[in-house]
Amino acid sequence: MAKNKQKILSIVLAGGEGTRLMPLTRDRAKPAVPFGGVFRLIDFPLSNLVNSDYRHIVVLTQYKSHSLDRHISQMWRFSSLLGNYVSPVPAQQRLGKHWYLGSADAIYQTINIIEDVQPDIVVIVGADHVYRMDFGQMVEQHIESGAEFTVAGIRQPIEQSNQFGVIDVDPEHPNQIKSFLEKPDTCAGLPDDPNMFLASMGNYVANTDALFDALAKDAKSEDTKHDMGGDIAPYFAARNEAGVYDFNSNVIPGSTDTDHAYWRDVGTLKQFYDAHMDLIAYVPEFNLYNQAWPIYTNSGTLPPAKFIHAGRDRLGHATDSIVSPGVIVSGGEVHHSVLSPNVHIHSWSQVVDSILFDGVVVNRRARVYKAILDKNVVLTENSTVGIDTEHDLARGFTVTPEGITVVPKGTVV
Ligand code: ADQ
Repeated sequence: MAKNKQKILSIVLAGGEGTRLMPLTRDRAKPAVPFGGVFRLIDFPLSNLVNSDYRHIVVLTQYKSHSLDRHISQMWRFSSLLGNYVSPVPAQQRLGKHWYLGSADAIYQTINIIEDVQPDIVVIVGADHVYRMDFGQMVEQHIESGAEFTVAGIRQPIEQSNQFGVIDVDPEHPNQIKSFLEKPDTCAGLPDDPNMFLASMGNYVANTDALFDALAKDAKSEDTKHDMGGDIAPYFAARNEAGVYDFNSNVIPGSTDTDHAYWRDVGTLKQFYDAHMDLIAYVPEFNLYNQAWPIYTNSGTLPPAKFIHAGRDRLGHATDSIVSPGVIVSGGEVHHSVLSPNVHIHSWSQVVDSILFDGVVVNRRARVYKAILDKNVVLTENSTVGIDTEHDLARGFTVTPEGITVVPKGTVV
């Protein structure tokens, strides 16, 4: 398909607090949470935009944005020679004394930036989902359809309606949204599959003028949460000006039948854990190795991972796992796990079904099972995590209803 010539500005909404990911979001914004060993969540939407050839990008930050800002400026500041940029924009309190009230208010308060750029079209994306997407294909459909506002949609199980914006389409015009309801307790199923509904992915394409009008009206309204999903999408739907883009039709070079249209909201610890397990599945549900649509990150200057056979019963190894640069597995055993950079695994220790963030140390004879260990956690000799979840709770660790133990940053166990 020929690339359109419209001027595009991309806005990444990166201000979410991520309370359901606590304690991983205790010291960092949700989009800065590490994912898949070497990435941070924000690397996925930013890689998608850059791979889509959209390189005028502003990232709206708010909560605990220090590590996010640092990551963006170290990793995502590319050459401005061709006028390309990724700019973090902290909450500005420009229009009133409050912090951003909701995602729509965040955009409204930075409207001066949009005015400076004067784009024809604004692409608005969330910062905390794991997926590959060519936004160019969505923008093409948006332009061809004549909609003022287009929402990307994906099918989800009906019992999850309270976690997503629910898109109801007009059966006569399947690309047109009849109504949009943010996180209703229940909803109707799709005509061809009553167990599924069409969920908003939190990604939008809007004509700039129409978006300005909607945001300005929303800012003046009393009856609003100033939220893109709760207020702006329903506003366009009610005016019959909203279209839906079917994510399932998005074509990514190098994708396979297995990982086509993979998209995960990793808003809860269980979803975050499961999405990691998808990476290490025998045939990965999400293929990090597809270099035709790379996910960029800051891999720095770390040396390669090293595995040490330290003695007859100390064969350092990792199976069914992802192992990052700077890792040393010396005489310990790792299975079905994700190891981030600089993790050290010592003799006779065991790590199974777990996710270890940067700099975690597992000392001799320590054991880790079904756990997420945040940055710089140290397991002392003979200690355990995830083996006795009652004990984990008693020690103040988080244990999810599914039995995943999460140990906060820097804890010595
Ligand atoms: P949620 O993710 O629950 O649902 P929200 O908390 O508003 O909605 O977060 C959306 C995005 O905006 C996230 O990337 C978040 O980080 C960011 N954000 C939130 N408040 C912000 C602020 N004040 N400033 C800057 N950024 C902010 C949304 C949609 C649903 C859709 C799901 C898909 O509202 O309709 O189904 O995403 O996961």
